[in-house]
Amino acid sequence: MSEEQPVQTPHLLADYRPYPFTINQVRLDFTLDPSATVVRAEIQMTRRQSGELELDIGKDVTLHRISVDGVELEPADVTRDGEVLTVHAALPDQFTLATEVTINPAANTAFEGLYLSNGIFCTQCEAEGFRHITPYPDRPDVMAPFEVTIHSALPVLLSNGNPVSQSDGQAVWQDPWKKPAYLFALVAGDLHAVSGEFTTMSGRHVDLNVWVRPGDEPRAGYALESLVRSMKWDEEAYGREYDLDVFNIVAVDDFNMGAMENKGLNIFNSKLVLASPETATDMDYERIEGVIGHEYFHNWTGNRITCRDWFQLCLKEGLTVFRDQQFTSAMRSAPVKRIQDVVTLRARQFREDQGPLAHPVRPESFVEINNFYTATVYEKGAEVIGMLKRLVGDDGYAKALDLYFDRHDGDAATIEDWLKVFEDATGRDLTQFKRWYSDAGTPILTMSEAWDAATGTLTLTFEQKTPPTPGQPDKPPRVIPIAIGLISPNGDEVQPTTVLEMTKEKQEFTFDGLSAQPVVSALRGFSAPVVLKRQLDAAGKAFLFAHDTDPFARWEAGRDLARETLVAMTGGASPDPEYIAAIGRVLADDDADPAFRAMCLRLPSDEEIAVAISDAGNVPDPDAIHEAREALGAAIASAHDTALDRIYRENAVSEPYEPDADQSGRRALRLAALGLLNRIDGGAGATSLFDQAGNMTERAAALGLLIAAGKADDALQRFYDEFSDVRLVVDMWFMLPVAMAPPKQAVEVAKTLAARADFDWKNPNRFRALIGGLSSNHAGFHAADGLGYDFLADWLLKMDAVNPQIAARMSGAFESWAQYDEARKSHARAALDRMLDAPSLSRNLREMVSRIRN
Ligand code: 0A1
Ligand code: ZN
Repeated sequence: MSEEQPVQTPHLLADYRPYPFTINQVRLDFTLDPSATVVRAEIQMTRRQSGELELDIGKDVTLHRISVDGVELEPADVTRDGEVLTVHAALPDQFTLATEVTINPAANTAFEGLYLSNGIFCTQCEAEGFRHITPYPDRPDVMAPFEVTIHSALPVLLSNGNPVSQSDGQAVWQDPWKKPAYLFALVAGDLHAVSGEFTTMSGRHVDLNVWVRPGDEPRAGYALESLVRSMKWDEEAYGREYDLDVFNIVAVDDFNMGAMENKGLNIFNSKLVLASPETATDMDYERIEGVIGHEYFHNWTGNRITCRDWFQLCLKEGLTVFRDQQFTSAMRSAPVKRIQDVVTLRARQFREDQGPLAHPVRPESFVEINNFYTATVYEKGAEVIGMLKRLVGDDGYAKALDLYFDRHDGDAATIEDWLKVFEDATGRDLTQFKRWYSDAGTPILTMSEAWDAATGTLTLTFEQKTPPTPGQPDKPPRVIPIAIGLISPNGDEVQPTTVLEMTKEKQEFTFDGLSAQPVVSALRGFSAPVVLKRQLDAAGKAFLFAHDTDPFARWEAGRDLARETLVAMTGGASPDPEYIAAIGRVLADDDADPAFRAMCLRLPSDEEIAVAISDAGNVPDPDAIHEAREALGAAIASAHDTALDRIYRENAVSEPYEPDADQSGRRALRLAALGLLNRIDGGAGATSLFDQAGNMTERAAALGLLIAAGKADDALQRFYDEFSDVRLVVDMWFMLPVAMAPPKQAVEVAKTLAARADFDWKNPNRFRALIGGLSSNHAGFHAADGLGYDFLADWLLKMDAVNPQIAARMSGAFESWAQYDEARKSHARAALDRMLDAPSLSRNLREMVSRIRN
């Protein structure tokens, strides 16, 4: 690495200062033009305290005019330094600041600010995109009502709030609710709406529109239905009602993230809006419903109550993820949703929390805020709220939330405000609980059991330890809610779920009056985001896998068995017969929910096995892991081929396609069975499913299995020919061959696909499909020759010059590099150093790679 790296100055939570001015009103006027859009702003300000007038301004904004109360400022009165514009002129206590700038949406490949996607003007302002539109205090604690005028010949012109007037070539929008600039949005283009309506609990009539490109209307209906369900659910579950006359959702093809909660005008990645049975999978439908809900729920948790500064991001994101998880649980199967969430939490957040990128749920320092839209802020942020709810109970939670909405409506709030409403509503002291927000790292919770047969007493001893994380060497104990149940040897539950509150580093809990030694079902419902370590042999786990009344804990027991046998198999062991037999019982248990059984049949990912091996202090070998996983799949299939075949046949859905929990559960079970059989039938089942399937869920699954079996040439061509004009399906076509390739071929396949003319890499979805496909192929990406690392580094550098957010985000694939062998590590180190040495790396990618490299 070269000596002189540019210094990256971090922003610190401790440096927070209020903005010296209040903004009473903002008027924006846009004259849209692809390469020279003119933006005029009038900002009415009142001084609150002493301090200079500073505005944020992107380097890509050309300033033409700036005046105070109609008087043009002298050049000497204004300085522009980096991204800050400072007004030095003497200012009255109340004044109107007016500016005129031009910006170039067509040249905006970073998709931050105002940009063009397929001829549609659209915006993305969170976190700091508004400064690329007009000079403004671009920080969430500055909130104001906005009025927006748009001049353009395009047919549909949208902004936040309610429409005021719409005439040829001009539209005016007024948002009565004060909001921070990051919630500003504007859309203009040739769009068609799929429309509906909703009457709120107090009788407000709301027009609902999902805007899509002409021709996409038939695929927008599910998004609209999901919106109606979300609006209803938030009224029923939280008493929260919508507060404008219209709610617009727009789907765009170029979008850096999933979707954005702009007030009254949500902008979505088209992947999270467009769906038809022929083009989208059950998983896509479920995500659409969840994300439509998520963005809608932000209207209260994010918009009406926003964050004081970006360090408080989890205030809106953790809470809104928690709410969208509750929503999905209510619409579908709650236990299955919980299992899915824990699988993702472990795959993404635990990995983050245990590696070089670990940071607290509320970080105290960042260089680039866009690098902190993380699994920790979002998913662990949601887990922390789940724990709070468990500790204060459902009633306490409901009271606290009512108080939160009452007390903080219209505020830019902090985590301190959030915890205070819980303290005030429930009388509980949350000082220790706050560590969940301030301390990074995943606690390791060790449980040991002592049984006293003479007195019928079981003593559970827990010990908690959180390993050091960057910048935080010591971790005091946290409060951990541990949900426990006890099962007697005959399978009866002798102790229903009870929540133990652990507050010390080491703590004992006793249960007495027991007639026989029970089996402990621990951490039910995954009651805290910790790693639980306990001594329980395979027979004990198999017992819980068969008898636990808590579905999460039951699934978890099976998962533990699978992981343990896989780890042993990488060291040369044969598959554990206990596990194979336990899977047989799942296959026979036709009374259980099909979606739950499908979860039980899925093997842990290669990555999860690698983590388990590293946790045990060993060095994971990606190739051995991949082989072990294949071998275990084959062993299950050989042992249970008849049962798998029966499940596959009996769970075929003959009714017309519905993306609901019932049908998607049956398809999931059927496909899980086929996935196992695929290891022994040479792709025969997948071939016939691919030919017959009438929906994308089964077609895509069959295609993936054919790729894994090395039999996909013909199917891939047919798939492409059939869907070449459906972008989102073509993304899938780019992803599957890389993600599912036998590891030795993955990098080659990725290279071949990346060389195609239709690898439209500047489109974030297309880039993520191919590059993310490779990083999800564990042994393929971590190829021993380092070519996976080189390929990724090449593409990150190329993307970084165009779209730093996407490059930075995808660099996370390197985060676990240090757990592998010396040869792999030196290849990874070289790739990381090569990026750090690149002459004009973005702030985003530089921050990520330096943290990962350390
Ligand atoms: N608030 C959005 C996420 C989001 C964040 C940043 C974006 O651009 C950089 C876009 C969206 C959400 O939680 O859905
Ligand atoms: Zn969100």
